[in-house]
Amino acid sequence: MVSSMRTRASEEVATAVREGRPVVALESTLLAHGLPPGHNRKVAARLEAVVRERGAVPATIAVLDGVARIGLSDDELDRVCDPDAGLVKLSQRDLGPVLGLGLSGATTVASTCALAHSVGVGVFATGGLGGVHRGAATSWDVSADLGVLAGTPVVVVCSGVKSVLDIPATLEVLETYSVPVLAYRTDAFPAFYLRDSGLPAPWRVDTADQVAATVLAHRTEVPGDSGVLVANPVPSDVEMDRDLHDRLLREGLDLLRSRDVRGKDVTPVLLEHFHSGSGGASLVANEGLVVHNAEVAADVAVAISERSGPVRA
Ligand code: PSU
Ligand code: MN
Repeated sequence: MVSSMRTRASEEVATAVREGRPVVALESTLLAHGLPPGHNRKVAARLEAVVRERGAVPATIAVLDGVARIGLSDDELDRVCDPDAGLVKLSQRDLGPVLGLGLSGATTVASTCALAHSVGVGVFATGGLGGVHRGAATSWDVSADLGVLAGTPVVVVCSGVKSVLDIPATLEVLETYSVPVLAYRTDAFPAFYLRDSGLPAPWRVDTADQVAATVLAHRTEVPGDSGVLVANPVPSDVEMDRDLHDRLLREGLDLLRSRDVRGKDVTPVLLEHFHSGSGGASLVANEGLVVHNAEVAADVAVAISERSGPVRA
């Protein structure tokens, strides 16, 4: 486990990792930049609570004052969720500058995976993975989430990728990078707000133990350091209405063009458009799916540590 001046696991997380007990990493960009203020703090607390209820230790990750923190206190979570704290969105490539310059920011899937792995945490829950954006053939906008997953042996539990992305192209890149994609209790690859993207998932699994068996085989028998993607669909009772979703998506893509939104602002602007245009339906879906992902991730972390046995000091 790497522990340095600039990367610090909380006492609780460090002890759990040392003892081989289950830990689930959680990201902070979805709190700081994906959910509205006020709402985000409640979701942060709920995510940590469900992970504990399932027998794992939550480790929310953010960079605060030049230190990458793995496992946040209540005050630190308040800060991450406070819009006035002005935390920037940090992808993997932003970690060096923000750590070196003593700044603060919220971590995306890419940077959360990298930091989780650096302290020995191998399971991570989020909302949606970043992917290949529509029009990427000319904009070159492909999320760093894919490249980091290609080279970081972490299990990421998400609800597929947002339908605002080019989903077929994202699945192709995951194949190119040799990332196994397991759909959880479904045959379809999910699309964040919707349970079915219309594309089949490469593999289906039905239990957390099947995920654990796959992950351990992948890590021990298959050359390379790629992660594993577990695609867990949004619960049916909070899935968005497809017509509303399709209308908001069309409008959102027009909005990006008319305002010339680019780079790391694309995902937050689209999410905000969904939240304000759906009368709260997208928020209910977003919260429901991310909580469900935290539950499944906790079950997977428990199953992996049961199969691995206790760590001998
Ligand atoms: N999923 C959510 N809300 C979010 C994101 C994912 O439910 O805000 C964030 C994640 O942090 C993901 C990022 O890593 O969006 C992808 O951004 P980009 O496309 O700029 O790489
Ligand atoms: Mn991008």
